[in-house]
Amino acid sequence: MEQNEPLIYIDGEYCPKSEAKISVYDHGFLYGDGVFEGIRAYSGSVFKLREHIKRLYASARAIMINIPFAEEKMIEAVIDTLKKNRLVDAYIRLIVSRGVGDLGLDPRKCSKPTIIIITDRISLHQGKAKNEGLAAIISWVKRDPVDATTHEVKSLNYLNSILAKIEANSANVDEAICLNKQGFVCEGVAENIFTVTDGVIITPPTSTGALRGITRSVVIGIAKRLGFTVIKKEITPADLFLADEVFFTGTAAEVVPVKEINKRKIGAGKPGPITRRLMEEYSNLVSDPNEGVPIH
Ligand code: PXG
Repeated sequence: MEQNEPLIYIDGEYCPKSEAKISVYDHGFLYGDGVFEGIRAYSGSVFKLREHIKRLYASARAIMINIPFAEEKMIEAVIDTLKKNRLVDAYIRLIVSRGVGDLGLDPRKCSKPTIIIITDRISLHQGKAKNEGLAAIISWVKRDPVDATTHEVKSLNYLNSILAKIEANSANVDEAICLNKQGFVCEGVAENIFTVTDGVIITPPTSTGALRGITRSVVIGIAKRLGFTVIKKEITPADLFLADEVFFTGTAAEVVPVKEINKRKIGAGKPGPITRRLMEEYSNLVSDPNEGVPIH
């Protein structure tokens, strides 16, 4: 074991990163059968931790994984993992898989879920994106339908997003935007999406297949408090092209402007005033201890 190796929580035990392994029979690995959360801690406070844990339990319930302890104990486990790793600013990945079974997909063979908490330093290189905005494409890979691998449930099935991301990489742009099967705008690969048109802020409803993003709801709250009208309604690709401003929201991305979509300049082709205002208010909020759970 290397000195100062990160410690990973696996089923109540702490393992150094180099020894943190799970079974190849784990159905999270074999079938993407599980749920997860991505969470951030800022200056010693875990932003919206309770909301993330609530969503984790809700996702697990939707796919009939029974987490064998209460939400409060999961919150303690996250805090404990951060303390053990002496982290105050961190990215936290929480995974609950169906657990170890046999090679068949029948979940009845999995006697208990596997629970993993990874905490790490955040390495973000998004200064340029925040200052200038991202270039995006609309992906030909449609969002998963709402009846199975829907992103309304934060499951381990991300192939849909990964294929869209590969397409963005091939097009040499920063990000992909996913449409649903009806052709309406859904979300980014791991971000929700918003437009600003004539001062009105619009985001697609989760019935398009988008995740109920925690950053999305924080940003809606900020915008309303600032007096903006926020509407959840269907957005078409043309609405995106013609918007004054477009931005993404997500735990890792925070609030990030989009400057270009399929080579069409959005608004003035640089971060718009409402996006910049929301970015500023969001960054004021994240380290507020009242908005999260303190580590110490
Ligand atoms: N949509 C999808 C499909 C997501 O996976 C979001 C929206 C934003 O949600 P929150 O609650 O974070 O505001 C996500 C976020 C990462 C990462 O490290 C993030 C996500 C998934 C995988 C990686 O950036 N989920």
